[in-house]
Amino acid sequence: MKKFELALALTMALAASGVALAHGGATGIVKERMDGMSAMGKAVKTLSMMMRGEVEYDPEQVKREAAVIETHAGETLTSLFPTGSGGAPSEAKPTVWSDWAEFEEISNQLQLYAKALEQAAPNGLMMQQPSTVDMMGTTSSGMMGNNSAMMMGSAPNMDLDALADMPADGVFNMLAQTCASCHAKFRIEKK
Ligand code: HEC
Ligand SMILES: [Cu+2]
Repeated sequence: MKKFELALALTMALAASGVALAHGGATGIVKERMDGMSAMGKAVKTLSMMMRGEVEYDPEQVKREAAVIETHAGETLTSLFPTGSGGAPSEAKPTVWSDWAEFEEISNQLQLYAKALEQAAPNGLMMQQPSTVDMMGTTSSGMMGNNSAMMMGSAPNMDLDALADMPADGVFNMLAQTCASCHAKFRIEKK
């Protein structure tokens, strides 16, 4: 191999490994679930900017982003965690498999909230003015009070119809909290 060709081959090998290393070198089903999580991460980011009033509220886009989350949650999510698929480069904790029933339950809960958010999208935000959102966030009464109780897991389970009647940001907060609570128990914390 000529010097130039060797250099080229090396460069290409490096580029290829750079792509694979985007998920710590994950391949197969581990990469697949990371890609699904990343898609949900993108959707949550877009939604959260809208819920905070940083970009204009668009019910159609809220529906679309919620649908992305819905398709990646529930059984679709759990089916990407077969027994024995833990360990580096995966960031899944062994608790995924030791506490499988809870893992499944949270995944189904996420799907329910995503479905509810699709339906609640036309309800709009609880508070249209960004300045009053902050005030609501700190109050302990009313709708937000109920929501934070739900986030602690102490509120009775709401069904789809009840959730679909809520303001979109209320449902979104519960949805985002579901991501966080699953990660707290089932995902290795990033160093
Ligand atoms: C039922 C549990 C569960 C739920 C619900 C959940 N996640 Fe995850 N998430 C995990 C686990 C476990 C991992 C680690 C997967 C791995 O590395 O094998 C992960 C990893 C991730 C990652 C890192 C992906 C990567 O590239 O390595 C992102 C981003 C993420 N989740 C976002 C979200 C968002 C956003 C939501 C909510 C819309 C969510 N997750 C809901 C369990 C969950
Ligand atoms: Cu990854």
